[in-house]
Amino acid sequence: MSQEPRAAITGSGVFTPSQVVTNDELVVAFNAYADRQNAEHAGDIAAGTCEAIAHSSADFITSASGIEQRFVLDKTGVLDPARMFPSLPARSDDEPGQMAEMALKACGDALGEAGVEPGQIDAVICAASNHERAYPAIAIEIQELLGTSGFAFDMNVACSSATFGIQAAADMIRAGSIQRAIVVNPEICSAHLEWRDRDCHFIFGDVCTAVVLEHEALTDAPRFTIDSTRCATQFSNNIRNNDGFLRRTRDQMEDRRDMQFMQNGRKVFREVLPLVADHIAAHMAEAGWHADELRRLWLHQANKSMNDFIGRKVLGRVPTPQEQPNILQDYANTSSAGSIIAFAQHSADMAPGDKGLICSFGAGYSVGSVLLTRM
Ligand code: CO8
Repeated sequence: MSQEPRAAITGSGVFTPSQVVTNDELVVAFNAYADRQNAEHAGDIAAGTCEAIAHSSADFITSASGIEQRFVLDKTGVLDPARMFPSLPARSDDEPGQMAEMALKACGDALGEAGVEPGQIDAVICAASNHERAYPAIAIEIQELLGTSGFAFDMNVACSSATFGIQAAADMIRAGSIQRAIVVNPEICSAHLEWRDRDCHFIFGDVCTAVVLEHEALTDAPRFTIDSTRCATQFSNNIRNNDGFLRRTRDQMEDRRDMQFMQNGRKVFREVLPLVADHIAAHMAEAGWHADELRRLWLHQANKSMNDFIGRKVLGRVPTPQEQPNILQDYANTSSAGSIIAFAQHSADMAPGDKGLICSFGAGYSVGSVLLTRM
């Protein structure tokens, strides 16, 4: 859809946790956990009533996903074979929450790049694939800590939270209800990943990203004009997490696998790829954009083969690493933040008139795309 008057992204920021877990470290911890479990259940395994846990492998992880390491808020808990879960102690209600704390650095950098004071921001949208509490909204805590004006709210569209958040903010700017917004994506994936499941223990990492959006008439500074946005959803159980307040009844408090991230990765791969390729093609056709005009693709960072496939489909040829930068080798999948990390780290070289596309996809299923022109 053509979008006049237009909003523009004028700043972006990334908070990267200080702790890194390499594939080798991850696999050593997982295999130690598997050996402990197998020893503990040796009788049942021998009797055939329980299956032995197979070892993980760093080579498999790199070749299946392209991931080489991930950043996490707490590596000790994740790598402890007796724990296999981050140790993030509960904070008192008077302390900043984990998500709000991560958000401050990312938002500070985005505001600094935009040259905007916190008090000039009319709305904070905290868009992420999980929130550390039900209420008050994390976004309102961020509003308080930053000192922004107006209002704030949380939203969750899993891996597409950031692009859906950008569409929501851009629409409000176009409609005139606000002039400036921050969309912030604190993703603590480590706390809803099942580190004891070999099929997925390598997939996710922690990070926080933020972008500042402004009404285009308010700035002459270098910016990325949002030419058009497009969001789509289609229900699927293939990526699911059943944790939620209705499930936490007393009789259901046991260690349940479905209370963490679960996926049928193969099906996701097969079903999401055509969905995303068609979505981008339709969006670009609607906006009158041609593949040969696209200078950059900032894609969701879930899997290298997936990105290579989408890049080839969109451009009609193999994109160069400059045209389709990947960051998942360093960050792993950071849910909604992945495409925004790629944007934040690989956009400074673009010249006025250059066109680029942010695209996210994931649970729901959900797909979001944002067409940008450097001004
Ligand atoms: N080490 C060694 N071998 C392994 C391992 C391992 N760690 N894991 C699996 N294997 C084995 C399997 O058992 C299998 O063996 P066999 O052939 O004997 O059965 C073999 O390797 C192949 O396994 P797969 O078929 O599972 O392997 P794939 O090639 O399909 O790769 C992937 C697995 C990487 C998961 C791939 O399927 C993939 O990337 N799929 C798409 C995933 C995706 O994009 N998901 C989106 C999720 S993100 C999202 O929506 C956000 C949700 C909210 C955030 C959650 C935060 C926690």
